[in-house]
Amino acid sequence: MSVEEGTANHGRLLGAVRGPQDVKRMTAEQLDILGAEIRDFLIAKVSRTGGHIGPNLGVVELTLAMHRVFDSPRDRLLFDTGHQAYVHKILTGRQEGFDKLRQRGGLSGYPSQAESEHDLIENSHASTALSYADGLAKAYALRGEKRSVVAVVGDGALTGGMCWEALNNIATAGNPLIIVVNDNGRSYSPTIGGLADHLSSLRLNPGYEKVLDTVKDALGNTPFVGKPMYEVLHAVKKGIKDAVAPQAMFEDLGIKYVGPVDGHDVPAVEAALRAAKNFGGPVIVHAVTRKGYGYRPAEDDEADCLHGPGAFDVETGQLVAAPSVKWTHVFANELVTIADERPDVVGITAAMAEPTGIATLARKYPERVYDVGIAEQHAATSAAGLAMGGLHPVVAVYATFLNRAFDQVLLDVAMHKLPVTFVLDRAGITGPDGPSHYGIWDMSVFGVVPGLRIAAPRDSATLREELREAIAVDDGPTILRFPTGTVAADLPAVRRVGPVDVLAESARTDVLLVAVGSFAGLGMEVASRVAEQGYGVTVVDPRWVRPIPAELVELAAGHRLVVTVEDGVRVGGVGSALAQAMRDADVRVPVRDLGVPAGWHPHGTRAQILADLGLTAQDVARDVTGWISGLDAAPVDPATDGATAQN
Ligand SMILES: Cc1ncc(C[n+]2csc(CCOP(=O)(O)OP(=O)(O)O)c2C)c(N)n1
Repeated sequence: MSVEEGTANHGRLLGAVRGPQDVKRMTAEQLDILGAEIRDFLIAKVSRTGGHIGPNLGVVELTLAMHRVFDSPRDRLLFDTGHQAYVHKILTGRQEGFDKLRQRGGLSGYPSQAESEHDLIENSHASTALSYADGLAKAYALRGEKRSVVAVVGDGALTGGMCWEALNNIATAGNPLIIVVNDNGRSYSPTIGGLADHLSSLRLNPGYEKVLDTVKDALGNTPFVGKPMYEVLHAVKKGIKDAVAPQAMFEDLGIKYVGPVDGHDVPAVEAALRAAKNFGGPVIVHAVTRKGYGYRPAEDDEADCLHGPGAFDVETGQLVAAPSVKWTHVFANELVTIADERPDVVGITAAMAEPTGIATLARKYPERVYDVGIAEQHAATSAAGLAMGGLHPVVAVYATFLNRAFDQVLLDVAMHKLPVTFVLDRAGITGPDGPSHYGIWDMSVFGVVPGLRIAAPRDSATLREELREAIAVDDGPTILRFPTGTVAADLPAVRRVGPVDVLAESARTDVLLVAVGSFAGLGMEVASRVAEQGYGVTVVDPRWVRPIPAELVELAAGHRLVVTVEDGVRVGGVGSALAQAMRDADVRVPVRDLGVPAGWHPHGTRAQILADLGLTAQDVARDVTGWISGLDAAPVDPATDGATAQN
């Protein structure tokens, strides 16, 4: 079907788009229709799979304009963070893939080179696109290639320090490069900080008055939205008292500024992009958009404009999954209880107050919570300052994002022996967000930090307990790490040896199975399967995995084989650290360490990925049985539980 035929049938215009060239040929009227079809498509598909619906509804027109003005893939379109690239995927031949968005074997939720030549940056960590753009523009200049480089960056991502390091360099280099600031005033929640205020103040300039009018008109013609959006923008505008000279910030840096433009007006964005393209140096195009635009439940969602929900009901925007008690909730509630008792406890979030649970503390003690923006490095060192000032900061971030702040944790916090607790949510294999969102590096990376203690709770009781223990530490940093999803049922210990919980034991001490954190349940199942083969397994949860507890080494010495299983990379993981501690103590029991192999693991559900990696009870039991039987043990009759067969 051609684009022309598609005009006759509004529902079919999108179906005719096979690549950016089809969008280039469209009339303004067709583009309007296409925009509406894309929204319907996104809502229909993402409501079934879950995903970043709010951000993508906000960039429909922006992305259309980009693909009309530039020639991807020759011109490079870069999406900071990459969660807002669905429309780009739709326009670059990947509509069919949306049925399996973020599912195993299906489309990634982020740009992916394996999917398309139109994708470049796969990293889903924020605030990197301007640096990639700087490098690309330099490379094309040196190689004499005439290609445009366009980076889309949100006002949220602009709170990340890397953006400012990049801007500094981009301005100095002076290469042609276009930075589209997608300013919707929000990260998850409203973007905080001086920059956000400044962007708001830009809205005070006369040009912005025109944008407001245009947005008002456009909204009047759009079925789902209307007055409320105009009022919100207008309220923002009126709320800012201390206007600074519009554009000054960027132009002082030496970067041309175009805007603000109504980011939902394709011709307006196109005109700005064409001007920027022809300028021949670095240009910022400031586009004002609305997160969740055109879909009432997203626009009205005060928490995060449906930033990245699971599957949801199209009519209401409500999640389909039944609510359950998550690890995050247990942490959030216990933190408030501790904060009630300890006025020195304060919280820090890097633009993720709700997803990390810090918002619960903020609701009770707003003056004791700091949202620092998407600035994990700053969060760590600011926490160091808070600790130096006599407080105990709790920095709540997703495990994958603390990687950024390694040097800050190492030197700014640990070297100064400061009591800062880092709470790492979404640790381990997380699932649909794929490789860059897996929280599998923390135990290895931060395991090398002297004086840093790491706890991995197995259930809600140990989460609460270990959080208290962590916050009680006053001579150095602590990390508490737990996975995503519904918290595991409480698994009481048989006894405790030092910090180590013994979860199961038998008369026969063949195998010490060290089950780290959330793998405790798996450890119990493995033990009963291996017991069926006649071997005795002691299952322990070390609770504190760094430094390796001396008691764990002593327990290891009393067994014939040690097997560790952890939800993190094997390289430098708990298993390898335990083996080292055992060597140091001259304990010569063999150790087998199970965990996540080095590599980039694709997206899927957590269960699917763990199964792919052989981290199921069945697989681990088979491994353990094979290893222990290989040690030449004579299996015994399970009926006697090996009581007389000790050797
Ligand atoms: C380093 C890092 N920290 C946190 C996040 C989690 N995160 C994903 S999107 C987002 C908000 C981004 O806001 P913005 O750039 O304005 O884009 P929008 O979603 O509003 O379009 C955050 C905090 C991340 N991706 N990377």
